[in-house]
Amino acid sequence: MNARFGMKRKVVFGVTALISIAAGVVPASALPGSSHHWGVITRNTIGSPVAALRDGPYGSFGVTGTAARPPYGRGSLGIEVADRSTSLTPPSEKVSFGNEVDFYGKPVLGATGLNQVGFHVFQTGENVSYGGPTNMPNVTFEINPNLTAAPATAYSSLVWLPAASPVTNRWSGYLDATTTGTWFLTGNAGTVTGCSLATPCAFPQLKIALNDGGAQPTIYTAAVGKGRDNMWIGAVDGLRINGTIYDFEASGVKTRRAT
Ligand SMILES: [Ca+2]
Ligand SMILES: [Ca+2]
Repeated sequence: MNARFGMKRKVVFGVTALISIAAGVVPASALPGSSHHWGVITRNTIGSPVAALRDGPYGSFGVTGTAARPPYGRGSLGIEVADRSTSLTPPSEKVSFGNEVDFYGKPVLGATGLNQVGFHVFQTGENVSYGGPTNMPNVTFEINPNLTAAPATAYSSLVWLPAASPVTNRWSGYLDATTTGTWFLTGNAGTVTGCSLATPCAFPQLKIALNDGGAQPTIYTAAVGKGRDNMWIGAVDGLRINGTIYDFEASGVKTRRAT
């Protein structure tokens, strides 16, 4: 019975999809592809945190509707990071789940640079209790800042710190990194641009600071990260970078064209 039912469903879906495509209802660009270049960036991960492509989370219990399920597909990137758990200073863990291939060499600025960035988050009340409402995962781009005033600085992490999630114990809507939260650069690039962890910048301000003439900043890697600060257990899905949405699924990272 089950096999028969499954076959019937499959056929029905196939016919529907074909009709939809023929009628132009489902644009080809909306059909998911995939990227095999995502995973834990070993250099940037400390301790034994979890960054796992998983089903769900669904919930929390009692929550219904779109906020009770991952925004894309049926899974997400589950993240678990502890605070006091290594012999290092600080002792907290850090995780970086990213891609060292697909963004390498691409520009930070200009029409083909970073113009759309953001994600959906599953934030919990517990995480807020561990580190406050802005205890959140980040988006990190390792870049060559190519600053005229600091020609020897060929590396910095460009980090988006989201504002507090507007909801807890359920999925958020899209958190837009170009209009909310703040950005900073690590190391000397932060000092030179004025966009440091101590004095982070809004996205437009950051772009102005990086646009200092001469060679343009370029990307090495892109990642979702957390740490090193507070314990955090939650999930991220629908990472958007420009025209592509990275749909984290237990079966892998699907790519969808943003509409
Ligand atoms: Ca997903
Ligand atoms: Ca420059």
